[in-house]
Amino acid sequence: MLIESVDVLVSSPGRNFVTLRITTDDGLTGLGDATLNGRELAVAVYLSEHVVPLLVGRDAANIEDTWQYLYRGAYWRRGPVTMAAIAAVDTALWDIMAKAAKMPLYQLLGGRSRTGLLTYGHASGVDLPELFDSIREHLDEGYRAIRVQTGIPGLPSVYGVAHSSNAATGTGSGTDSRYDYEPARRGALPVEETWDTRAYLRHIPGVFEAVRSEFGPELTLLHDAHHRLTPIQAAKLGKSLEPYDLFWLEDVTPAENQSALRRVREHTTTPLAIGEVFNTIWDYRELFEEQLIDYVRSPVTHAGGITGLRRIFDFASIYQIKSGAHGPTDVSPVGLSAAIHLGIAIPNFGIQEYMQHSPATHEVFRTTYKFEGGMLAPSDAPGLGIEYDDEAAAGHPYERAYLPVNRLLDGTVHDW
Ligand code: GCO
Ligand code: MG
Repeated sequence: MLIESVDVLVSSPGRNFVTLRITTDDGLTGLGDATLNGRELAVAVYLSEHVVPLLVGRDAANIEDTWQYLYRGAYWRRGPVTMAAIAAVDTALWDIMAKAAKMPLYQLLGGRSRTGLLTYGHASGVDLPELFDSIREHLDEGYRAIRVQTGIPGLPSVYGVAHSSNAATGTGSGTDSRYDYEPARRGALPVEETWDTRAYLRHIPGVFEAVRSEFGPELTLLHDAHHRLTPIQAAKLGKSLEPYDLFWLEDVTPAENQSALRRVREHTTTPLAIGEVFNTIWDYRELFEEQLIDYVRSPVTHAGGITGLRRIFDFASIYQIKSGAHGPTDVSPVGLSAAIHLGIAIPNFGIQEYMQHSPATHEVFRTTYKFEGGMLAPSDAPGLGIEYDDEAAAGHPYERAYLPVNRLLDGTVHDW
């Protein structure tokens, strides 16, 4: 089964996506997600100029060899652009092989280890009443685990807090602002946000105290600090949140310095998750071997595909570390479906982030996975169970868009 043609598909149904479609000489097609938020065309060009010419004529069945060829063979290893490109090729090949076997992909990965994946959604509000409404809406939708982000007094806007303008811009469904389809408030030029860590640290414990007293002890709660703290600030936050029994505290310190988490770990028993901006198993080595984290945040899309992420999860499993894959709207339905198939199969599944894509996104990506009672489950359609509608995509051309830049109140550029 030889690879006959490869298409790099760039579209913007509600937000930008880069999708790879591989077609074999016996007419099977496979899809892979190569979306890198705010840097989409870098991956599209890496694919079309450097990767596609290497694929045509290769045996689609040799997935591992293709992965190694693209990873080791390039000499320039790792990095988000390279690994998103490799992820797309790898995912598309798994999709093809599962279709060739007439099986849902999870079956090729070892079959079901569970009936569905526990997910968490994003509740947010500029203040407590809005936050509570958002939590209630998520509970009504069936979510059993909820990430909580709020506005901070003194800061005009904060990452991860839904903006009611979404409904008006067409990035949302047009009628509600519950789901922040564009959590980063993208624009033609980067939006600049402001940040004050001390104000944040003063405010957040009170938010979780209020949420616990309103919603009780059972609800699974998570929080994302988006790489903004120093190790000692993160330690303080983790400690101050211990009474509220978080499922995890995410991305407390900048991702470049893995050993920062050693300091955090010394001070708190709040579980830690990191890795949405990591891209290889090497980024996790120290964290796993020293058991400095509890959950792996990498998605299929940014960590070298099913092959790359499965290797990471297996490595994690020997240290009782579980999966907690990134699942914002900038991971396309193709990437999400790959995560669902992998998550249903692995022994050390933890939780899956699920923000829900916009209706516009679903016009282009026809999905078959199911969301019920807060759980995601793959369908039994062969392969990933996703179809890409070229005609619908043509109505949504690429538009340049950036993630925000974060500044301290005195103007200093800060981590985002
Ligand atoms: C999350 C993330 C996202 C990212 C976004 C960047 O935990 O879901 O932090 O909101 O910021 O996906 O591309
Ligand atoms: Mg995050």
